[in-house]
Amino acid sequence: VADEPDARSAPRWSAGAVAKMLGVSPTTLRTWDRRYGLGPSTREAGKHRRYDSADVDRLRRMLELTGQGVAPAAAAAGALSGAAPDSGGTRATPIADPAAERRGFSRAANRLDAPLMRRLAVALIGEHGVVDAWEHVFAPFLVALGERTAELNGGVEIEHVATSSIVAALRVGTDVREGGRLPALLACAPEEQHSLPLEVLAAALAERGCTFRNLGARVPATALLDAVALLSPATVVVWAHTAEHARLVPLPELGDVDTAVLVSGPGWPGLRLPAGVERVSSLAEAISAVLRHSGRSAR
Ligand code: B12
Repeated sequence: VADEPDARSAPRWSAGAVAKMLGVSPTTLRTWDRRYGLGPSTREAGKHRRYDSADVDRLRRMLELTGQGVAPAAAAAGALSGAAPDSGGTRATPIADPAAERRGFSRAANRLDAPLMRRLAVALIGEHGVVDAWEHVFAPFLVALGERTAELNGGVEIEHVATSSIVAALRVGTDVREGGRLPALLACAPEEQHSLPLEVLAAALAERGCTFRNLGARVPATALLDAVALLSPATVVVWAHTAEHARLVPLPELGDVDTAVLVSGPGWPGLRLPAGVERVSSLAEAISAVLRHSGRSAR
């Protein structure tokens, strides 16, 4: 069972899954393991090394500290000692026990209890903000769920119900006063069905008083170009989960308009991007790039 409490099924992630979850490259994870001892703390005989919740939380602290400009060696020492990093002044409180929140959410998901999932998600977002709720609870839950679905070849129904519950919660209270140039137009690549990350970005922008239009899943190339021409947004953010979908995005045509083009998602690394197109590799980077390009400060 994904993310369940008992020892048999306690959450354990592969290095690849952790890299995805945190938006860092597997090489960075290997380097931090080798240099600073920030790797998986347990080894299971005959198996690949797996990261547990505490290992992932340590890596998050490492990312938070390096993101604040702390040198890697000092950040690693802070992460290993468990010293609380300065959150940088966000108004929401940190999640006290993310593993317990993931377990609660995961149990509700396994029972397809959509009303409970939605209530849990609304509470998490309301108390801790979109970024923390996503990074500490929803994203790790989804990565574990995706691995389980692939392994067991079953569980797509849970993916659907969990996605719609999270989306419903993300959309609560996202009305932002309109005015001036539209800061962000969000769109999935043609044929791309993984629209949830853009819902997360939309809610995080709304939380910061920043307006957006979200075109959602499977946006044909011409539809995206038409929407950009109509709305003339400061930025357009295109999500692609695979290179196959990313290649269908009309990047050269988008380069001709006065809109900053940001691409995000696992589909882009490895593709050559036209000059001027910026790849963002985490939720935090996506938020700050939109705020920067639309003339707002990142905090
Ligand atoms: C929910 C889900 C679905 C839902 C999507 C619902 C929706 N409206 O979004 C449904 C059921 C529709 C679906 C369909 C499919 N899915 Co799916 N799905 C998932 C699942 C469980 C979560 C997706 C998600 O939201 N991920 C977001 C986060 C959790 O992961 P991430 O993208 O790696 O995010 C990190 C980084 O990208 C980084 N980041 C970098 N930049 C940015 C910017 C922003 C704004 C954000 C938020 C984050 C971010 O930070 C993130 C962590 O915060 C994943 C598992 C997974 N590991 O992702 C599989 C997964 C993505 N799906 C997969 C597959 C194969 C499919 C299908 C092809 C299945 C099928 N045979 O039909 C179809 C795809 C159809 C299509 N044409 O697109 C594979 C993809 C493998 C691959 N790379 O090719 C995965 C990885 C599952 C697996 N382990 O095999 N899926």
